[in-house]
Amino acid sequence: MEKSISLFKEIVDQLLQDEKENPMAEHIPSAELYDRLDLSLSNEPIDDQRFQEALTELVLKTPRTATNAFFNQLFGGRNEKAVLGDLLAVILNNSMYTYKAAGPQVGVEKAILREICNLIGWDDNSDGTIATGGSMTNFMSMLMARDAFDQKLRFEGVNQKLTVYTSKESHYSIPKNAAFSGIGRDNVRFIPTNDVGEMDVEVLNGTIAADKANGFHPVLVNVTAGTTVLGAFDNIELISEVCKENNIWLHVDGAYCGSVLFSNKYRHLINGIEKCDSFSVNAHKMIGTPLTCSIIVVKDKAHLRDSFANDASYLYQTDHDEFNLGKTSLQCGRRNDALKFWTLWKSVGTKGLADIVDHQFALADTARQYIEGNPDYKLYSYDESISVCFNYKGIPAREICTRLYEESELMVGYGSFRDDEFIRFVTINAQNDHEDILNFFKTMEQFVEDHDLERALTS
Ligand code: ABU
Repeated sequence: MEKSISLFKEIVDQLLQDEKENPMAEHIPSAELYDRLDLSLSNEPIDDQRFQEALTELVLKTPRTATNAFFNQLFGGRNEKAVLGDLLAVILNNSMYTYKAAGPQVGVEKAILREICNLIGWDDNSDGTIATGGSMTNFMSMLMARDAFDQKLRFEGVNQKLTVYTSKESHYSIPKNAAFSGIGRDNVRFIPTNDVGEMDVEVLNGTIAADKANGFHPVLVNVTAGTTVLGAFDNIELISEVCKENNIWLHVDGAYCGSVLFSNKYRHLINGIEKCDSFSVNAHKMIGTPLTCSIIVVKDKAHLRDSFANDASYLYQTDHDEFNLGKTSLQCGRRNDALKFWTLWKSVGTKGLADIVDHQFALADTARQYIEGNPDYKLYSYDESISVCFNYKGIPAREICTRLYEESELMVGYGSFRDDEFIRFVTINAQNDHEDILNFFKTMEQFVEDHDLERALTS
């Protein structure tokens, strides 16, 4: 083990040094991947030196998500305390289904879930779990909503016409999950949004009424706290009233921006959160832990047990179900995704988590101010969002993003809202400072000029 750990240290040192000089890894076109890197597997072992060379090269050529050149997705950066926790989780290699197999690590996960429930304002009847990603926590909410509507469905299968409601700007997991849960993709109602990307509550109300009149049974409204493109927040207060009137499960998908829960300054974006039935949040997004740390909490823990508990005498052999987390989780074997969040939270406190969130909004303000002060840009997104959406000099967003990537300059993606397509610049890496944000624009502008992209790509 010592040899592998010292090799790990050697490779990591090399990566960290190289990242300083080259925030972007060299782009390898997918068509050339197997020619450029030694990825093949064979019957015979290779010697230590060739192994080290192949592994080092693989690491150095992998896209760099922790540097100030990565703004592509809804995660980024490298928080050292969280990395420490995750490395230890790998070394410990527990599975979180039982206290017998995970011991105090179960307590770590429970402490996180408890504190999140406390911050929401829920009592001891609330609880939660961790799944493999935001799609899966959304899936869990849909299953609980289905079962809460009629507990027989989990035994008999779905034999009634159920419907779920989500905004047109919500995450793509919702229709997938409708298929998985037996509700059916055709029974997802995509509610239009207002001009800033928030679900139109009047249309929601009308759609539910029409469905009920047509013999459908509405079971779930999925509210988004931070839509994937614009970072918009649906109005939880208003939607919770609709759900209460119609007795529908209210889930808040806060995978992207639900971490505003930790911030006194931005918590107002999820006002009414205590009224939802379930809430999900990804600590690997705004909080910056390594992938993945996807949390779901429910106001009434009985729903977790109803939908996910199953006896297995070969597994549950000691301790109370409260400490055998497999009784409330989607899967059986489950890696320890809690420790990395716990090491970070323990070290910086809830105040430190708030600082992380607030800093990301401050970085977004810097980006928006820069854009608003420069006539070559057009801004498409709004205040209080860490997704800063813009176009530059009328150059098609997808062209500029792809060229920046292929020439190993910057990683940033594009998105669309209604008829507009634009660059989506995500200020989620809390290790960045304001200079890094301005540097992004400088680098992009220089790239456009050097490659004469304005002339080449605008008609
Ligand atoms: N839930 C992941 C979304 C990915 C993205 O929009 O970048």
